[in-house]
Amino acid sequence: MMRATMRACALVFTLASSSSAQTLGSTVTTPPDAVTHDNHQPAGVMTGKVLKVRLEAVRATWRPEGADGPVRDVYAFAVEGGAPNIPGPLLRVPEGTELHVFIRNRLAVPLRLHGMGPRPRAKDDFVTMAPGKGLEFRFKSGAPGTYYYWGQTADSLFNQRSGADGQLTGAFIVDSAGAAPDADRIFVIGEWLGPIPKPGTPRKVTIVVNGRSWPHTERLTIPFGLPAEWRVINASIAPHPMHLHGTFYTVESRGSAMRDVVYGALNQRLVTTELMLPGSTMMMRWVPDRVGNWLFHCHILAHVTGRMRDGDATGPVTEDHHVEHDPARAMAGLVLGITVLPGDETAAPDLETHVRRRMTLHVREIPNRYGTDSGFGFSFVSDRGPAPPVDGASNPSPTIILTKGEPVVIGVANGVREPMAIHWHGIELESFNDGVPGWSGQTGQIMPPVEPGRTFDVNFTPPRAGTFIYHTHGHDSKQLVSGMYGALVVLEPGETFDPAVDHVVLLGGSGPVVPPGVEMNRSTKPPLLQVKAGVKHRFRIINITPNFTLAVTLRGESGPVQWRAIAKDGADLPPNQATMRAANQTIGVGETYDFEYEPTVPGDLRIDVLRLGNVLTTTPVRVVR
Ligand SMILES: [Cu+2]
Repeated sequence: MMRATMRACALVFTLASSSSAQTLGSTVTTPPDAVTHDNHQPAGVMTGKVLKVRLEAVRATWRPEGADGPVRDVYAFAVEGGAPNIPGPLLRVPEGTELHVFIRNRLAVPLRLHGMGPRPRAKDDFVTMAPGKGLEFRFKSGAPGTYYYWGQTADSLFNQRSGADGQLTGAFIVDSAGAAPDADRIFVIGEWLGPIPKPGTPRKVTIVVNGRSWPHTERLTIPFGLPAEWRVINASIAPHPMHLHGTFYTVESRGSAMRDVVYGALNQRLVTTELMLPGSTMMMRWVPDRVGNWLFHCHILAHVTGRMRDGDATGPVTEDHHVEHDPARAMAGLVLGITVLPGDETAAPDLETHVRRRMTLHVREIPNRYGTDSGFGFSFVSDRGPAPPVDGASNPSPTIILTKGEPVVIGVANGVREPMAIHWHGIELESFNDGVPGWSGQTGQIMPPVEPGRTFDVNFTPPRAGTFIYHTHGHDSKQLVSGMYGALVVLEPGETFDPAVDHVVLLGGSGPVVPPGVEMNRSTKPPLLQVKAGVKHRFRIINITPNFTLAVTLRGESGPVQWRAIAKDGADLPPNQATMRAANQTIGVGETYDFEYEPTVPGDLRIDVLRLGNVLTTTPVRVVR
């Protein structure tokens, strides 16, 4: 009954909003359903070295969350006479192809069309097409790369496309001559924002990959060991730090609608998280080296929370923890599920019997940590060093120190009143230990949430030394916002962790407060950090805030100091990337960066953490002899 009523309302809205749209003489109808697709089939007809395509911009009825989900009245590109496509029809040609793209604006409003021209392009020029107008664009493809074409209906910038015109994006791929066109995959990220609501009510938002929101996104099944080449296009208005679970990926190119910078071997980087700003593109390569279920997702909580499904990603924190049992309900938005199938061999060191170091991570509630709200913390009992107090939590969160190549078993002991799970962010490990309840593992052995009072044993052997994160997998925003995270440092064999020269800068949420802030090492007013002149110091910077892209700077009164970049996401940088630079680093959610700094003279410095130019927290740093 409810649904019938809502449908009727939607139809009335459609009729009303299309009453001025009849310049083309068509009858008044609900716009046709948009067809979402995964960029497998290029549009158009290739004759010799000429691709002919006829496109149109039309209104569409879009269901990004499946047949039972919300209905969005949007604009979309279509192949002439065909169904509207979200994302837009794929243009894909070998280098040297001439494109003849005819496009008609079948919207009731002017269309600004961008990107119909050869690549690279110096300038983002566009053509404004009046309602009903058709135009043909003839151009040579230009250089190989990952590009896109896009439209907008408002007199606005790319990063203001958010309503009906937010899905007017199609991939434009130029292949190197001779390259096999089907060896890779193309993922177009889109975003839809509802109208600005009344003050105090949340704005509706939907974030999609290839036109669909989790759990309706494509499920990828990949054979073990077969390299995956992915092209990712962020055609949304938000930054997305894209995180791959369980293994590293190589960033092979970064670009935009206009140009693509293909990295040579020396400039490629190994990451588990790559921050993609609005409008940017990426080519990435990874080798599925562990069987089981994995995720590739945006690490911004508001872009993957299940609450987005109700159009309410920023509303009050729910007390319903049971959604955690079901990843299909717990997450939404920008999430891709990957299943790596068994191959001829599996990377199985963790399946062997080892003598393992045994440790326990006790998860604790901290009453009244945020006013009357509880926070979360941990007490970590290692097999080495003194044991912390049995009750209560360490503050800041304990840094877990492990050694490369040493097998460990970490018991996650749930001492709080709700189910939880810990994800070992950036660590290469078996799927069952990865920490996404209801998802990690393989058919027949799926990791459960850790219920109150229970302990879940996590087995792994860290294969590389570096800076990583442990954190609740964020299905429950309150857990992440309120402190269920910490730093995980893996040392080379024989090394010991020396806090006098090794400094963890752990940036996380400031509890369920409004407006949300940032805690550094679990404090909004971090204490003085003393460092010695003439000594090399390592700064391990971690952004595990729920939603903030941050800038971190180490500076004196006259500006940032110089430091040397040494690692990203736990992977050491190759020599030519491990360069001296000004100590001012943008860091997306889920990224870690390591820098080396050697102060030369005594004096006062500070670490500022900024968001959108505003300092959120400051740590005083004193350089002494
Ligand atoms: Cu995102």
